[in-house]
Amino acid sequence: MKVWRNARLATLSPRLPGLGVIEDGAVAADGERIVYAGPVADAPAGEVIDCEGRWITPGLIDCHTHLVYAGDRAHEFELRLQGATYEEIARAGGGIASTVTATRAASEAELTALARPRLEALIAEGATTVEVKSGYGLTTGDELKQLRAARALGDRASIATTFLGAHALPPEYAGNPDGYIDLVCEAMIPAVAEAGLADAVDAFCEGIGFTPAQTERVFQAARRHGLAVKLHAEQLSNLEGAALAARYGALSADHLEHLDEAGAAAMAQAGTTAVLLPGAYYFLRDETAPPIGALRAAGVPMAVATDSNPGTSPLTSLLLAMNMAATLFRLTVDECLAGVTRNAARALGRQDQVGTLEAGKVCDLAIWDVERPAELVYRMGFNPLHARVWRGN
Ligand code: DI6
Ligand code: FE
Repeated sequence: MKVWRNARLATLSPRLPGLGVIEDGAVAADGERIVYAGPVADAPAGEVIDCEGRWITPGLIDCHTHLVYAGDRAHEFELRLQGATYEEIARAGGGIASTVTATRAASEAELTALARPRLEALIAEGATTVEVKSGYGLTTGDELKQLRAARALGDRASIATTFLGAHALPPEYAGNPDGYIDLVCEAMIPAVAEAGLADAVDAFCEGIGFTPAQTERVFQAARRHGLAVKLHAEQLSNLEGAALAARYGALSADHLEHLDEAGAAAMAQAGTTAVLLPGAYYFLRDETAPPIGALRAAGVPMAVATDSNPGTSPLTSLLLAMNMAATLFRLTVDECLAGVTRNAARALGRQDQVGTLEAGKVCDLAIWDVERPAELVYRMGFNPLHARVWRGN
């Protein structure tokens, strides 16, 4: 038994108000499970780790990333600064297509190696669970390769993998998106399910992605194979993707800049979590923020994630994502912290395992050198992590 004592806890327990604060707190773990999180007076005995008054939060959860890819898009960033648009770059063979070409050319081991420093950046700020999407392979073999490369990162953090075959139209299917969706539904999803390589299925429902009808076919195939769904919805326009996702009981709908009240109500009804991605909003200099007031009013749980990807959010900091969510979207400190812990766990369907400091959960902790939790959201580019505990170690 290990006991972290002399700590202040932000438990994020839903049974307590706000951050679920316990001022004179202790956490005890037997192996990888929390057996106690509460007032130090009632803590069990064991090997003591003195936290010297520091704050403990649940280990952070990044519930939306595209961490595994090859190639570099820094040059496109320079072109954009010189006035080129995202569309012009894409037409010249850059953009997402360039990442697909590079990812197809890379081996599984190379993809894992390329993703490691990105994952380590998240870990250095206390991340213990990270979701990773495919979607840069766009052939059955290359998508499986990307998912296996992601699973190989599981030696450093708990990894949730999401199959995102319906991310972009690969060049060999130009002019035939329905033919590509046939491939996604009839070959890729069965292969991914058979190999047990995905925890969920996602799609990019957008003018430059796939239509709601195509998205629905992907959801139906996922359902046939017993896979949960989530959706990139309402990022650039309102195609009512969030409501569609809610009809399929989606774990989450993500981005949501152009969500309307009916979409928020549908999400609330279905228990679908809203995943906010302020890094993409910032990097694309978007001007329409997600309707936070409508999400709050409807009672939709909100998560915050990095969307780490080479094209629209080259971000590997959940601390900065929280700062952006507060500054750009006006989330409160409590909402930001719930967004990278309890509600991020919900977005992955892992709320019974992680995301709060409660007996029975996995002992994933972030121990912080701060005087108050607001500092985790307030500072920019400063990392106050003292220690990270993953699965009790
Ligand atoms: N939405 C996005 O903004 C990114 N993917 C997605 O579904 C774009 C990814 C890229 O440009 O590489
Ligand atoms: Fe994304």
